[in-house]
Amino acid sequence: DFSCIYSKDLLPALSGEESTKCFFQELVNILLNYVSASFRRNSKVLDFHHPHQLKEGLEGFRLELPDQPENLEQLLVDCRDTLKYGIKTGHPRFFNQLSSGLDVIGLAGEWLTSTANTNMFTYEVSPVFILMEEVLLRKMQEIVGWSEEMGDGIFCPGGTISNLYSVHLARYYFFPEVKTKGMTDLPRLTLFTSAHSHYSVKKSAAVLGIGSENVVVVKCDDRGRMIPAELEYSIITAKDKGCVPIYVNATAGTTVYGAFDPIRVIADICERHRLWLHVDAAWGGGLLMSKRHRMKLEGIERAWSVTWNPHKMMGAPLQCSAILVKKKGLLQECNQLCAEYLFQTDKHYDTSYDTGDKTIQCGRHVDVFKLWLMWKAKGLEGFGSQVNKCLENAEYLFNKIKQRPDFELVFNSKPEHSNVCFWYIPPSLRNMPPGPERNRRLHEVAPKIKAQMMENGMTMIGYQPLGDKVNFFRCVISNPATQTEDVDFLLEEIARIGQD
Ligand code: ABU
Repeated sequence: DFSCIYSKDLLPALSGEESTKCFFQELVNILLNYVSASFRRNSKVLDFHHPHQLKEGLEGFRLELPDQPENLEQLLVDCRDTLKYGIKTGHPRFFNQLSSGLDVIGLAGEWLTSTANTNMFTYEVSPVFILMEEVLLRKMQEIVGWSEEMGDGIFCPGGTISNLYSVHLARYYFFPEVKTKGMTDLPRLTLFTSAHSHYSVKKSAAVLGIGSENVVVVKCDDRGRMIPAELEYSIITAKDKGCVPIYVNATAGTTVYGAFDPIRVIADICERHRLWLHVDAAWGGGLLMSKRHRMKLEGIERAWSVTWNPHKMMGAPLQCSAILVKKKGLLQECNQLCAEYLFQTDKHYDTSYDTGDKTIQCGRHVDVFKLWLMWKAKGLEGFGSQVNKCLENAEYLFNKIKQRPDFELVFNSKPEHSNVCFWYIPPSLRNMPPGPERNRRLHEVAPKIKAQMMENGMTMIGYQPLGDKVNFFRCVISNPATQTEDVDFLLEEIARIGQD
């Protein structure tokens, strides 16, 4: 009974040890129940409520903050309710996001990380984690194909920030004066990225004062891969207009189609024009762990920087994203400001391990331990099998859709990653000729099905329009708990809801 116990009775209160232990045991029970339910197919993926319903308060779950302390009984109820009204992203039938799954070792790593509650800026407060980061970064660089003499990097809060680092570094590499003088003396810089790439390249240009209009969007083929000839034409055109191209982003695993840009050919173009080549492998990087699939990223070793998010295809708990940089020392040069209260040079240990000045942050969360622990638990081979299984399930889905008259694939070639894009065609549209009226009606189908799917709560998948394609479903599989029966369930649920 926790109704008479308050946070003041827990550690560090004198004789607070027993209450703290009981409180944690109760909390662990709540978390274990949630973890078990996340893997049970007959449990819901979500118990959806509209924002106003959650704000009004459901069955005693109140978001408003009190003036007086509440007892631990109430806090435990709040913990239970918080999980109850959230989304079980580890559920085998959650297909909504690139990051999914619930890795038990990764979760243990995250718990330990929170318990250690330290900061990644200096060796003096994070000795073990700083060295683990070095080990992980080196391993990832080796997998990318960089030799011992090359390679630097840092773990960042997500792929967008990792991509931001790449633009920031490219600009500094070509115009180091930007660090002190700003943009005033710089020419009009131009960046290049494909039409299917992530919006973070434009966002980086906006944030860094380059301007989103100075990002040239390069055309893609039908499969969503950048067309190299279009890239070279865009570079030459930009130069003719007096702009200064500095940077090309090639995507390894686009967000919607899961397409891989031809990195090797793009690298040749970058070499010819002396441009920084970044590979955004936030989503596709995981495939480097698989002997079967790593050739899809052929040429990645020629990149000057790489974004790779282990919280996506490798299933590490959020967040876990790395920016890898080929040129040693550049991150430090570009970002260091030598704050004397933190990065004293007369410390009694090797201060090159005070890596915090390489970053644009000051305080930095420990994102490495969970990945390090998962790597110990699975090894390269375990990650490779996990990736292979997800892609096998995606191929299973692709083949199922090909056989069904009530579904239509957005592109007919086998998926390169685990993204499978498709429309559900309701009976009333099946015999309708292609054209604007069919498109108008088809555009409304996916949002309607998704709304009903979320009310039912048994599975979840995303949709979007893209270019000239009206709203279609994107199924992504990154959860090793997903089996072919879950893929079958998804299709049946869509077809059941989608009947006219
Ligand atoms: N770059 C974030 C990916 C979002 C998604 O899950 O589609």
